[in-house]
Amino acid sequence: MKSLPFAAAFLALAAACSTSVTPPEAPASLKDALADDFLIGAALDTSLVAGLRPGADSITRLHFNSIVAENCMKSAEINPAQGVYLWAPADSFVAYGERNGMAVIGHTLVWHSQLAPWFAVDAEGREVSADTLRERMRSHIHAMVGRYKGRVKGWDVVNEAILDDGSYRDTPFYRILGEEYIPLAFQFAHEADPEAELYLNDYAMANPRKRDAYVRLARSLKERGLRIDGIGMQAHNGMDYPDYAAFEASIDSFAAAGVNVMITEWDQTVLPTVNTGANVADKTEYAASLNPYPDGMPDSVAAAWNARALEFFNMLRRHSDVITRVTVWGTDDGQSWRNDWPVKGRTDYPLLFSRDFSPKPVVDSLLSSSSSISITSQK
Ligand code: 9MR
Repeated sequence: MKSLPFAAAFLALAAACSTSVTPPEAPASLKDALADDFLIGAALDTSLVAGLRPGADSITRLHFNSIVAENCMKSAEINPAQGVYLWAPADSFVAYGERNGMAVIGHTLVWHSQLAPWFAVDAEGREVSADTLRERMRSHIHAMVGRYKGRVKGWDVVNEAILDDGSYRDTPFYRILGEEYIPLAFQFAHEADPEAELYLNDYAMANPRKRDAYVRLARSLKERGLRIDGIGMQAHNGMDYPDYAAFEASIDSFAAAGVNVMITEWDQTVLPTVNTGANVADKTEYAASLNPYPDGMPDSVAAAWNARALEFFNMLRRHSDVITRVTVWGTDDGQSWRNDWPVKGRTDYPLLFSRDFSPKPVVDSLLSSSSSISITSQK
């Protein structure tokens, strides 16, 4: 019953009832509409938390019951020099979540991108020894997780460690410590807050070889007795990727490996596809043909965007027994990283709320098809 679209269930019930049935009221917020399914979250930028984007702040407080730091907890931002921590933005972010009763997610402890420049090199710029990097990782993870102990629900411990072919990404962590850097990161995070949930997180997770590699990795962490709660599937989607059946197969495989699944960074570009991943380093030169909707989406394009987004969310709802959280990568179209990646200066429409903060039709559909609506019949 949970997976039956609400409209169908309602019509079936209405037909079966001899008494008249009053349509129930749709919930006013996504967090209520999806309450029986999963947490619904958004990535927040520091300007919103600082009170500089009231429109985005209102959306966030009305609709979302979970938040993740889009940038302010990345090592280059928060720990730019050895022993130097710029805590203020992350402190404000965590306090915002607490003030609003939201599940706060930390992003991210170990990532090759946005890595603090000092982290893996010595004063001459040469890569440090395994012992030194292990100690730097321990110290960084303990500082981060320890500071927010009991306040951050879960951490993206290792981000984007595996390539599309299933092999390990060549990063300073991998070069210096080998595969062992991943179990070490999980061990350190667990030491610092034994209650915190711990996740692997990556993009392009519908890819079968990447899927298999993450299944092996999750199983091996568990076999070693390490805590791992979930695998995060980023889901930076487009109009022609990923293949939803393949994405679903990954949800099933991760669940079968004994971990929860989280959709951690959903967005859906409407622009011509030039890159189906989310590797921040990939860049493509601007061309007007790659930016077809600078003044707004034509109605037919918007309709297709909403239909594909709704199809995705409905698919996720069918898997709500294993999906514990769905997080949208940003609050509103104007603020999305997609406007500048992989082509700088495009106008994209990838999120649930428009530039003027109005909800898109997919939001209304999710509200009116909520599985938490209780149907009441009236005599
Ligand atoms: O949205 C983030 C953007 O503002 C940053 O410039 C970029 C580099 O730090 O990271 C973006 O977020 C990435 C996330 O941290 C990891 N997965 C891919 C996301 C989009 O690039």
